[in-house]
Order: sequence, then C-alpha cells, then structure tokens
Amino acid sequence: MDTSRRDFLKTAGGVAAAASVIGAPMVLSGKAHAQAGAAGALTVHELPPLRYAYDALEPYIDETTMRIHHDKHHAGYVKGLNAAEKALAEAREAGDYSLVQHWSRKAAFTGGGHFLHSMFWKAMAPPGNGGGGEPSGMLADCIARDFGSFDAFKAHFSAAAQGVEGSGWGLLHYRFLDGRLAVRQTENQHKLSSWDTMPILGIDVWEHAYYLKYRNDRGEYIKQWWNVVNWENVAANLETLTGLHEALAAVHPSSREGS
Ligand code: MN3
Repeated sequence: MDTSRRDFLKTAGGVAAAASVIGAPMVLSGKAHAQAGAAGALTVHELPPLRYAYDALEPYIDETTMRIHHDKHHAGYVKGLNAAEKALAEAREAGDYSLVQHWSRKAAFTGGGHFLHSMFWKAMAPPGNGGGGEPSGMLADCIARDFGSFDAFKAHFSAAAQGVEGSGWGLLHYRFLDGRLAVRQTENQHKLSSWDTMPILGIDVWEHAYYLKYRNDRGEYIKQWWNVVNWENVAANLETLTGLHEALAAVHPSSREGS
C-alpha cells in the first residue's frame, strides 16, 4: 500500500469507510473530531431511518414487527447508549466512578444493539427487489473459499442463529487476522464478541424479531429471512473491510506475523 493510501485510511477516509458498514451518521469528520476532542462534547447517537417502507419486507417480515422493532426496540438502544455515555462523562467530571461497571455494561449492551440493528436494516431489502437470491463477485468467492459452498454457508449460519441461547444474533464476520469470513453467534447484543472480527451480516434472533408472525418457530423465521437478505449491501460491507485490511492489520501487529 502506498503512503498516500495509508494516510487516507488512517484519517477521515478510513473512519468514513468504517462508518459506512452500518450506515451510522458520519460523526468523525476531521472538524467534528477536533471539536469533540477540544470541548469533550459527546456524540449524539440517532436512530437511522429505514431505507424502505415498514411493510416492504412482507410477507417474510410483517409490518407490525418492523414498526415495533425499529421505532421502539432500536430507538430504545439509541436512547440507552446516549444515556450511558452521558452518565460516564458525568462520572469523569465528578471523579465518582462508583457506577462505572453499571454504565460500562449499559454502554456495551446498548451500543451493540445500535450497531447491529443499524447493520440489520441495511442488510435487508424487499424480496425480489434487492432482497433474496445469492451473492456474486468477491463475496460469493470468499463464501465458497471459506465454507465450501453457498449452501454449506447457509446451513452453518442458520444453525448458529438457531442455536443462540436466549436472545442474540447469528453473524457473518470478516476477520482481520487472515481476511477470512467466519460465522459466529452473539448473545444479547455484545456477549461472545471477539476482537479480531467485524460483522458484515447478521440476523436478529431475539423473540421480538419474529414472535408476532412466527411465534416460537425461530427456525421457520430464519428459513424465510433468506428471502430478504440484501447481498449487495453485504458485499459492500465486505469490500469496505477488505479495503481497510492493511490499516487494521497495522493496528494489530499479531495479524501480520503470518504474512
Ligand atoms: Mn432486535
């Protein structure tokens, strides 16, 4: 990688690319970053709007579930994350860290929820109009390389999602260590996290994601969800992360030892 590209990735461009994975507001432009650093101002997290109508994923995901899920659950995580970060800022100001464990846990839970839901909405599209089908290009090649076939990947991912104990997510990660894809689970929004990966696709398997339509049949929900997966978005996420690979490997030197 040439120097100019590396510098680009280290500064605003790299942050913009990382933010684009989940469609979060671009809060770290150079200017905003300088202001935040100088004044100690906090990011105000906001609920990202859906890119399609609430009923656009019918018949696979029903309108009522989408309304409650986006407008209530996701909004709640955004509110909770803002509250947690505010409380931690106030703790610093007061020099009182008696509740630091509580608010750190809240920040991880609500921050995980905000991140994963932001990714989730973008990784779905109306069936037959961006949703469903199979991936192509580099994403398809990586899936074939790392799972053997698309069908084998689907089976592995579905089983991981089905097997989440309680509330959580089935996730497809990009791993910075070796540039491979890996299927993982997370419990709640953050537990079982690893530090060498970043998700590019996830299915929410909390009961609030499917119970109104599928009742207790999580397996049927997972089976039907494939009809709304937006592979173009997943491919864009992969492309963004592969573009950041060298910069991220530089941050974590162990990932370079084998290369
Ligand atoms: Mn959810």
